[in-house]
Amino acid sequence: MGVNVSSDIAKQYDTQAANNVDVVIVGAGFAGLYTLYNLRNQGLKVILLDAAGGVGGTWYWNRYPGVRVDIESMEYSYSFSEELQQEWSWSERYASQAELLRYLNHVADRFDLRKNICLNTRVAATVFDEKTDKWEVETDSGRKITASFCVMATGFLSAANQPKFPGMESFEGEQYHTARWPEGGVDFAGKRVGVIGTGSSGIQVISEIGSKVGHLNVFQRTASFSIPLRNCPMPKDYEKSFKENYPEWRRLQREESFGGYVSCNYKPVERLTQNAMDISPEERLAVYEDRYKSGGLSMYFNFPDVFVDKAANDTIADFLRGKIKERVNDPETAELLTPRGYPALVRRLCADTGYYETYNQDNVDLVDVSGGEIELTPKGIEVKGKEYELDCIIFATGYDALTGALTNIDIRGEGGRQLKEEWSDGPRTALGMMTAGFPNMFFLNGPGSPCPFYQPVLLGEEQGGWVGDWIMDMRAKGLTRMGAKKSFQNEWVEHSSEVVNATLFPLANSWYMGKNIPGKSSVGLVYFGEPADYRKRCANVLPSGYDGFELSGPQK
Ligand code: N01
Repeated sequence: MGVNVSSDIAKQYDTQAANNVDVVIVGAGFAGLYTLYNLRNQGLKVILLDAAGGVGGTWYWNRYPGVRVDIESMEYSYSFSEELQQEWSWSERYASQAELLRYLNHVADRFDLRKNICLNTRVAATVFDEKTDKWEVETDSGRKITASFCVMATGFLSAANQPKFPGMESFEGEQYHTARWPEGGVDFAGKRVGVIGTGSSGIQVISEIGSKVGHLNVFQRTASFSIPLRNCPMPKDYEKSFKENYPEWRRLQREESFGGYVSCNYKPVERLTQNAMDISPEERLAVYEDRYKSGGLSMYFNFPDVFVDKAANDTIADFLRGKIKERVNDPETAELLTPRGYPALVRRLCADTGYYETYNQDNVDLVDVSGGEIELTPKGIEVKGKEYELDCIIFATGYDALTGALTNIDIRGEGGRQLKEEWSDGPRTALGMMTAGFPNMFFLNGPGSPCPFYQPVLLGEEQGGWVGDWIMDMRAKGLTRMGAKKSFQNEWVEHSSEVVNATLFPLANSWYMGKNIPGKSSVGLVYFGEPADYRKRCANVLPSGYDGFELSGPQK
């Protein structure tokens, strides 16, 4: 794909004034920016709205100390422009948030996207007008925009989960959430800090600030599995070989990978077809050690049975537990940090930089809050009858994943039905991209898609591409409404449930399963099937004559 944005198209309207457009895109993260680029290049009048003060999506808001991506930079990047792939140089194997934000700003400038972006603009509501087949989009400042289509690129990990702990208002110190970190940063030097949460965000922030604070108390409800990230300056020969072979790396990511990433020990990994239980313990161990040596999410390049057979999974869980013991000096703390009671890899694996070693420092204590209730007091946190005095509390409590950013908007479809209501028993979508009763609204990296298991940058590009193809085809045919058929949606949700129920994923309380939010349903949240199959189904929508969807023209 080229980069020649027609300046005529780009200049055809003033984004601030245009209140009648072909497409409103919500969200200026990876998926939204690419979709803007793609749709505008096709000659459509597009506005992208984002509540943030800059582009970047989740990488704009997540500025907490230690934050970086745990998919390799060479892979966690756009594939749509060969020029961009060749020009951009990542300085580290795993990019920091600052570098990712620089990259996304570079993309916005390089492809002249800003003139179609309205920042500091939160979408409050969208209502579908059944007479005109258009969406009326309303922002929090009262601006109203009419659009033929809405593309919701709102992010699957963007709506922060802030549990309401008793006494929150009474705490006299500072409170921060990892997903909404203050722009200027926070100085923790010499302070007594408490961190609630030990998922990917908590593990990163704890590892980074452990040596900088006066004292750190970590409040852990569930121990996570974590392996070393092994970040380092980008090896130049690796970058060179990647850039020389980008088409093949991308093909592997799309067609043959487990989760949209393929690099292991700086080489494309071959997918294992043998089961862990069909080989000797020594052979198994050699594979686990190899993945551990590579670091990051390489552990997911594993035997197929570890995701479906508890006995196979136990072999990897035991391996990972053993590694934790090697890294923590105090046996009691090591035991508390050792995950028990759920399989490995079925909550997202964490990747750390010195996380376990942080607990070897004298100024860091682990507090087990499992089975207890966290309460905030004016002076700190009380749990199981003991008070911990603190100057600052960091909530690393995660996200209302996949649905939160969508249900936070008052979205009303056919018959005035509200999306939040429709999804009260779990999101129901067709291919994770549309939901019946809400025509002309597309989700990118949405619920019912494989986004947590398929690199979201690539999935966002592909979905943004399919949306563009569908819109342009409809235009050519004089059609104005595209909706998902309920029957097809039901089939998709049923198929998704069958797939996940055949795995070990339901055995853990994870955001994949919606179990991190009290009362949230796991139905339809994530498609756990093969991403390659998913891609084929989506790519076939147009050639099949929109099988599973219904289309119509303007009303007479
Ligand atoms: O959120 P989480 P996250 N009382 O949901 C605890 C991506 N990501 O922001 O496990 C006490 O994983 C909760 O405890 P428990 C990545 O995909 C990527 O860390 O529910 N504790 C858990 O420990 C990741 O998976 C990167 O018992 C409470 C923690 O808070 C996803 O984002 C970096 C609680 C939440 O962990 C989410 O990660 C960061 C309560 N009431 C994030 N409520 C990288 O690329 C919640 N917790 C490296």
